[in-house]
Amino acid sequence: MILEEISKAIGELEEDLLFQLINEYLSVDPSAQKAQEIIAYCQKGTKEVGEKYHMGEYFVGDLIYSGELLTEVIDLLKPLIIREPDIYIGKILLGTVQGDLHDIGKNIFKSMCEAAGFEVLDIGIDQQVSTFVQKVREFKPDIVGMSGVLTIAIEAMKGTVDGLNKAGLRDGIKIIVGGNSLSEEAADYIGADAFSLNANDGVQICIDWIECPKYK
Ligand code: B12
Repeated sequence: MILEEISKAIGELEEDLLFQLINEYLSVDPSAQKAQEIIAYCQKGTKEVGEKYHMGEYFVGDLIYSGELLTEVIDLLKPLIIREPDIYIGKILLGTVQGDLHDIGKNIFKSMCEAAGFEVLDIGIDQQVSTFVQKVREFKPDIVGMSGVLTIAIEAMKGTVDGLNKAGLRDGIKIIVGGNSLSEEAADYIGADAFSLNANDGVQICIDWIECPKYK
């Protein structure tokens, strides 16, 4: 019930109500699980913002505002979902691909990977193929995560995988892509090993790849 209200509050850009509801929901049980439920429902709410924008009911300013609200929510919830690991279970290089400036989903995935015990190098938004290639060389990740929500991100992701191939770096790594514009067909076309529209599932895939004894 409260979760639905949270979703509606972010969808209607009601900042005060949103944070009042979040605090109310967390007051009983401020756990990582509750924080993740809140994120999932906020995501649902921002989808409505996107739809209203698409239908001409909302403007770009509203998109920006909803993005800011979601970022504020993540910042508030971060302490609940992140803990310092004793030892890293693997390395993930993460970035939003060229042409795409959206990073809210990437940041959620990053926080969840860190919470699971991965060392994450976040190279930021709008990253060229050459930057991915250079950073993979330097950081030597086990996994490369690419994020993007624009339709054009699919081509940029494919270009990045091709670039890693050309540089001879593809074989030693797993590649996972995420963001709302993706599908299984798109992931095949890109040449990724996996895709996910949900940060939680994405982290689980990465854990399975690493085969960490801690999770057996
Ligand atoms: C907020 C927002 C913005 C903000 C972004 C702020 C920011 N810092 O990110 C601002 C205002 C800047 C913006 C700009 C634009 N936006 Co915009 N935006 C949105 C909005 C409302 C929400 C996106 C979002 O953050 N969703 C919530 C996150 C949590 O979801 P997510 O990204 O999918 O992430 C989840 C999973 O996919 C996954 N995940 C994400 N990354 C990864 C990576 C890995 C490796 C894994 C495993 C998982 C994973 O985990 C996350 C959590 O579960 C969407 C609407 C929508 N329906 O999504 C439009 C939307 C994405 N934008 C859109 C458009 C058109 C634009 C603009 C072109 C608008 C304009 N005319 O200027 C520009 C483009 C700028 C650019 N070059 O990128 C369109 C895209 C259409 C398309 N298919 O290409 C959408 C769909 C709106 C619409 N319906 O028209 N936008």
